[in-house]
This record gives sequence, structure tokens and C-alpha cells, in this order.
Amino acid sequence: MRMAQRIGLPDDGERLLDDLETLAGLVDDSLPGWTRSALTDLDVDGRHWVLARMREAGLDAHIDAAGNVIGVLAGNGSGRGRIMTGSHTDTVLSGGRFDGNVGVASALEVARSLRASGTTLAHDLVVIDFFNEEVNPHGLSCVGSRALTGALTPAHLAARNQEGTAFGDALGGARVDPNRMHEAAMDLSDVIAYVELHVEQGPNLEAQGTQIGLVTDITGVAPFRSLFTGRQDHAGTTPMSVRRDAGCAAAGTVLAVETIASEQETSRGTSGSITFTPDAVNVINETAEVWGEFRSPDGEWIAHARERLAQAAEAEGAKRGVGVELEWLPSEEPVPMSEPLLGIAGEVVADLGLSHSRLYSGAGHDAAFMALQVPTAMVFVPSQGGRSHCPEEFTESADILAGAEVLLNTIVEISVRHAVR
Ligand code: HGY
Ligand code: MN
Ligand code: MN
Repeated sequence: MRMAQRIGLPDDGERLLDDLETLAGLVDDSLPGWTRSALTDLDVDGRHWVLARMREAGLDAHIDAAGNVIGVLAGNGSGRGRIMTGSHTDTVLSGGRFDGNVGVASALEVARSLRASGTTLAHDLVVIDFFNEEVNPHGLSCVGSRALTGALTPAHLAARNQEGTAFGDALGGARVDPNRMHEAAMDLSDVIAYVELHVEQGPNLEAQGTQIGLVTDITGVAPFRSLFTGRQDHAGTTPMSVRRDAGCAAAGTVLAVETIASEQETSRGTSGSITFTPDAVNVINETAEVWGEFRSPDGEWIAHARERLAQAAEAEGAKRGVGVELEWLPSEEPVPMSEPLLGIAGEVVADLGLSHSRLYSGAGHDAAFMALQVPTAMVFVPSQGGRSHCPEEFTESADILAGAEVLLNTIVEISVRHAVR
């Protein structure tokens, strides 16, 4: 099919790269890498900076009741609906400066490029910086996209962190009123596409030597919290045979997560947070808390992994006289992306003379929630060494700009093709 006239990034994308540099400076520099955690003043500053940039770019912008920053570039008024694009600007602790930020900065540059080229789409373009995409201390991720898609529930607001504080009581730090978050739910019935640009965060594109990744599906994620309760005793006088060591029961369960997840090439299991109490070198731990997760593109495997972990934790507790509590936190099913949109993006990539491959995303994304309601596509650019969620996270500027051009021209192509229907 004939392609729409290609549009380039004005100023060769310098402004986009400058925006990424500015966002990279709005971080907690007392930590290695880049940290802008949701629920912090820094995150509020970051989202207000995005709001100001949206307005400077001529978008009608606001922050919704769930903390999402939303800017709209009006289309030609033909009433054909909306196209949405965006990502997130919060980071993990000591993470990288590209995860999420590339998608928000590029989405903003798409709006600027349309204006600079005098291109008015037949659809309104909605640019979004989703609030709190990363897993927060309450075990919840994709908060803004859950709220916008009407998937945020009172149970989510009741989720507790390690200090026992409910998520709803922690939102004040983000200037979000938990009692109004439901107002952010949007009627998405007129949205013909959501397209998100993101760094791959994995090794595949670099290994294959391809410039662009087109995502076929996004992994399912099943997070858990487990608490092991034993008996605090003297490390030197308590015989091994009478101990009720919560720390050892937890450690055995952590290894079980690794064993279960190592069964399949695409399955993943991680025990990312372990807390011992009283956490003293000469005291047998009374309690141990483990927060972790399973991931897979196969929902059935995740269900199987849950059962296996429950059995393993119980066994590790039983053989030590240690109590076991295992709580599954809000989980996400694997989600397929839109095949028609993937096809259009593939044609745009070829038209731009770029190489591409198709792959599944082992990382979770706001797109997983958008895909439950609207046709969704994700475009990846390579991560150096496949590293992410660490200070070593890096993507070449040329790859970012190539990804932004694919995002821009894919959005134009989707609008043009939809408008001719
Ligand atoms: O955890 C993830 O996969 C995403 O980076 N939030
Ligand atoms: Mn991300
Ligand atoms: Mn991330």
C-alpha cells in the first residue's frame, strides 16, 4: 500500500536528546545511576516539567486525577477519534535514564514534528506520561495506566508496603488524591491505536544486529510477598537441631524460585527483596520477608509456577518449624499486541530503510494495560549489552532518533490509513 509522505524530526532530533538530558538531571544523585522514584518530590518535579514542555509544544495539557500527564494535539476536527502514544518517566532505584523516558520524550517530539511539518492528522494525538509505571514499595506497577483504563481497584489502594502503609495513604507524596483516582478512567472507545516506543531492556536486538524491534506480546507478571516466622535465638548456643530459622526457610524458597523459573527458556523468576529480622550476625532470624515475581509469555506456566512455589515454601517452613505466609500481589496476564498495527509499523520501518525483528517483551509496560482496551503496538530500540534497571543501561542516540522517526511515521500512517476507510 502507498505510504504517506515521510516526516523527519526537526533539528535532527537535537531537542529530543536535550529533553532526555534534562530528565536525566532530575534525579536523586545521592544514588548510583538514575533514580526518580514515583511518590517522591522528584517525580512530581519530573511530571510537572513534562507538563510544561507539552504546553510549550502547543499541546492542551493537564495532569489527571491519577497523576498522568496528558497533552492533546488537536487533529483536523473530522471527529475520527484519537491516537495515543507515551510511556513513563519514573525509574527504578539506581536505574537507567532511558527506560520509559525515551518513550515520553519521543512522543512529545512526534507532536512537535507534526506541527513543524504542518501536518494535521485526521485524529487527535494524545501524548501521555503515565504515573508510577515501575513496581512501587506496595508491590504495584503501572498505576497510571491501570487508572486510565479503569483497572485500578480499592484492593490496589489497600496494598501495603513493608512498613504496613497502604498505597492509598502514600499517594499524598505524589500530589494524587486516592479518593479521586477513579476519575482518571477514560472512555477509550474512540482510540484507534496506542503506540509506545521503549528501549528493549534485553539482549535480542543487539545480538541480532537489528535496529528496531516490533513487539508481538508482553509478558505476564505474577508478583508475590512471603513472610517466614521462626524463633529468635542465640547463634552460638542454639543447637542446629532445635532451631526455627526463618532466614534459612526464606533462603530455601529463594532458591526454589530460581529452580522453578529455570525450567523454561522464556520463564523468569526473581526474589528481588529479602529482609531478615532482627538482621544481626549472631542472632537466628525470627522473621524473613521475601518479595519476588514470576514472568512468562505463557499464562499456564505462571499458574503452574505459583503452585510449585506454594509447595516449596510450605516444605521449607515445615522442615524447620517456621510459619509461612505467601501472598500473590496484583498480577498481569500475558498480552498480545495488534497484528494490523505491527504490520503498518513493519512497512514504515522498511520504508525508512531500517532493519527490524519481531520479539516478545520480558519487561512489563503500560502498553499491556492499554492493549486490553485499544489496538496497541510497541516499538523497541536496542539496549547496549541488553542491560537495564541498572546504571549501565544505555541506548545510542542514533538508535533513539531512529525509533522516534518510526514512532512518528507509524502514527501518521495509522491515521492516514484509518482516515481513508
Ligand atoms: O518491571 C518491568 O518489567 C518494567 O520495567 N516496569
Ligand atoms: Mn519501562
Ligand atoms: Mn522499568
